[in-house]
Amino acid sequence: MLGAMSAPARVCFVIPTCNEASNVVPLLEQLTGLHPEEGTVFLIVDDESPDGTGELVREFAARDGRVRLLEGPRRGLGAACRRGIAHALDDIGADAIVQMDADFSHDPADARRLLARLTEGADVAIGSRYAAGGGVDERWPAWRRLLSVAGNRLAQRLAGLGSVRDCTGGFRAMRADALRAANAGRLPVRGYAWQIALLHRLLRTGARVVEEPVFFRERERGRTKLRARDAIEFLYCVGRLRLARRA
Ligand SMILES: Nc1nc2c(ncn2[C@@H]2O[C@H](COP(=O)(O)OP(=O)(O)OP(=O)(O)O)[C@@H](O)[C@H]2O)c(=O)[nH]1
Ligand SMILES: [Mg+2]
Repeated sequence: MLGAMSAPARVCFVIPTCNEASNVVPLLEQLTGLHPEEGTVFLIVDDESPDGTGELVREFAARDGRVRLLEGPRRGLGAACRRGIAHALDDIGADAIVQMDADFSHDPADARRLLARLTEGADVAIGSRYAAGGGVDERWPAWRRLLSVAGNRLAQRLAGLGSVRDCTGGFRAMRADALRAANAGRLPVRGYAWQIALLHRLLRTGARVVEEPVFFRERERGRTKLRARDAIEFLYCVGRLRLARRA
């Protein structure tokens, strides 16, 4: 049983976006409405999306000072999360970070439950599709399900993440102290392998990780950014973590 801790005073949402013009405004509307606290920041990390995502965020930020935009060249999902988390820790002074996708696969209404787990004493609360009570949209194509299940198995068996049922999802609340201890700003991954590399480092540095069941919806608007190179980097990362276990 984890001991209760104080609720994080300053929460920063870190949301990577790449061509999410159809999602980003409704997402910000929901999140800002659900989290009216003055100190909460909504940081969109956009990689110069050609569809104008950045411009929409700039317009939103002009109306709501809690919304921020961090822009840069497209280097991958992991690179964007790393940049966003470093900014949230160093420049915004966040006590807790919620990383989530922009496409409504992660329900904005679930973030409170993840943050509540931090208040109960966890360092990391994973929005888990594979914990009892969680689930995945039946509209998610079979090949994506297979990839997700296989990726999780590999990460659990080979990379030593066996204590966690959902290692590959990108919906997590994390205490700033745990991210600093894990040196999250220096993880050498660029793509979707970020999720397992960060989790591995957090576990290695003693973070108390819990899973909170969530339901993962198929995106309604926009397109996936998952690329073959992400799968290759993922396998490479699993291999590297496997070798590190033996050393
Ligand atoms: N900044 C940035 N964001 C990215 C990049 N790749 C993906 N994203 C964002 O990361 C989140 C997850 O990407 P998705 O394409 O939805 O990946 P997915 O959820 O595995 O795929 P779908 O099931 O098709 O939605 C979304 O908010 C994307 O816009 C990238 O290279 N840079
Ligand atoms: Mg998605």
